[in-house]
Amino acid sequence: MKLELYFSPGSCPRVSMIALEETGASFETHLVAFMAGDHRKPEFLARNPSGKVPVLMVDGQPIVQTVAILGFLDESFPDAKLFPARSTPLARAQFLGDLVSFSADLHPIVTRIAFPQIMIDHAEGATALRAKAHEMMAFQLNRFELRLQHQPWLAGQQWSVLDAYLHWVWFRITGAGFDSAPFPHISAHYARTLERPSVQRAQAREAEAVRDLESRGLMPRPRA
Ligand SMILES: N[C@@H](CCC(=O)N[C@@H](CS)C(=O)NCC(=O)O)C(=O)O
Repeated sequence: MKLELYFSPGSCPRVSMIALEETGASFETHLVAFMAGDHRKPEFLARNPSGKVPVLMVDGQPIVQTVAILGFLDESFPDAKLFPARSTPLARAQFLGDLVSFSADLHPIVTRIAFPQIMIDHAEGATALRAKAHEMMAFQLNRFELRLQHQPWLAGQQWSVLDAYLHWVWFRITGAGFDSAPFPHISAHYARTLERPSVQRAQAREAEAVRDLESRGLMPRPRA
């Protein structure tokens, strides 16, 4: 199976990239340079008409949406235990509920914290939007902070892709000035994720992409 991930460093494809690294499968990456408008070019839109990364190409066929990519990888590589071991339909549905919550509830708030200026034209509005997004994010994160008081990983004693998602959210928002002090257990969780070889390999791939973008003057930076 040929696997190719379209990504941009620092953005949400990191979650899929970590999952791919966890599978041990070999895969290629393709850098999408937002500042060069790569995501609006016909070649990319043919893969994902919504113009967003990640896209996972599987033998030339695209899968879009992080949750769909993660589900595909879990079914294709069951030994990687990306999702918790099959237990009951209820437990499976609850896990999926958490996963979709990252994609549908938290991710839009991440964007408002890291890049409010793409949502609203004037600077004052962007500052107000970011402040509101900080409040909304704190509310969303409280439940994970409580959960991590009692267990090392979001699904319990075993790592799962939920942890890759929280890793990315935390990386993104703290890089954009989110106050980490009220969330000591999430901070500790983030430190644990940094010890995983899959995360380190994904970071190395991203670092190479950042060097490429910087050399071309195409690296956007979230503003704190
Ligand atoms: N729901 C999608 C969100 C994908 C998404 O918003 N990707 C961002 C990067 S984190 C993107 O490509 N933004 C470029 C754009 O919207 O123009 C998913 O989970 O895959």
